[in-house]
Amino acid sequence: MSSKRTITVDAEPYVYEFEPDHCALLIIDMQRDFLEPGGFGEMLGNDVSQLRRTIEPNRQLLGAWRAAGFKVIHTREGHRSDMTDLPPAKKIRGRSKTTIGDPGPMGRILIRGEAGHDIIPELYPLPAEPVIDKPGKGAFFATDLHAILQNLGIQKLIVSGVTTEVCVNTTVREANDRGYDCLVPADCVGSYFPEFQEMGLKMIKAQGGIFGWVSDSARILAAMG
Ligand code: TIU
Repeated sequence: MSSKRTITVDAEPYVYEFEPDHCALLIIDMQRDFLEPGGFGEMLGNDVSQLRRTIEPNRQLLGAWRAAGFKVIHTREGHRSDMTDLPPAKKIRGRSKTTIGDPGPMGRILIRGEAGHDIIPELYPLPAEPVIDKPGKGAFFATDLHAILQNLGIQKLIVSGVTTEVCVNTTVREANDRGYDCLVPADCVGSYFPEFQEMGLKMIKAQGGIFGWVSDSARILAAMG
């Protein structure tokens, strides 16, 4: 389906407008390692239940987005099995006994191809939806995301996923510097820390939308009609 109509979403700091042909839903790192008990997120000492509330709003937004025929892109944070793309600093950060590449309850932690690295079943990508495997927090660093977006004619991104202040914020900042307009639905992003959730969203929309816009899934769904 192709559409030249403009969709106007109620948002902060002001309305967010997009043409469906030039806007993609970018779902960040909804991986088992971050959302399920026993994964990397929990290993870092985090309460994964804080992230699980984002699953249902993401599922609804993704369903509507797919039904409308709009473009969807997924990302996963992780590394090659030989770990040649893993910075030594990232490997040892945290001084944990178990780190990236070590055996965990869902396979080797944050290694591509392992069960824990994959996307949760509720939001599993369709074959036609690109999956960006990224070694860093931002989805643009050392990936072909920018090239893919340029090839698809995408100028605007609805950015959802986890975590709000880490991979979502880093990606929004990277996208903003590359000229993309980003909208973040607050209920579709999650943080292990409530105060970072609040501030992570405030940082995006402050100063006239210095990095982008903030709304929620209900307002986006309402705008899509
Ligand atoms: N640790 C944490 O909060 N997040 C990450 O390491 N990755 C993402 O945010 N995806």
